[in-house]
Amino acid sequence: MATNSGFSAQEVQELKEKFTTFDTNNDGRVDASELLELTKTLGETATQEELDFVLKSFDKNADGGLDFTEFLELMNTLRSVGRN
Ligand SMILES: [Ca+2]
Ligand SMILES: [Ca+2]
Repeated sequence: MATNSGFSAQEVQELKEKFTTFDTNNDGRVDASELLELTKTLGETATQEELDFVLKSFDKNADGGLDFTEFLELMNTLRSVGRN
């Protein structure tokens, strides 16, 4: 799988599995409530407002959820933040 995300093929594979896990209703998108569970698992504490902000920031096609491409962008951003 070719991406511009900065993740290795193996990382993309792992993230794909995570994405599938968090997409609990299997509609191909991680929506706000699914995102909340995701952040909990990552050990992050986020308010609903923060999640809404994140969702709006990364939901490039404005369909109300993060598809896998958008999800990768989010993970990439979280990773860079975590390294600071
Ligand atoms: Ca979903
Ligand atoms: Ca989207």
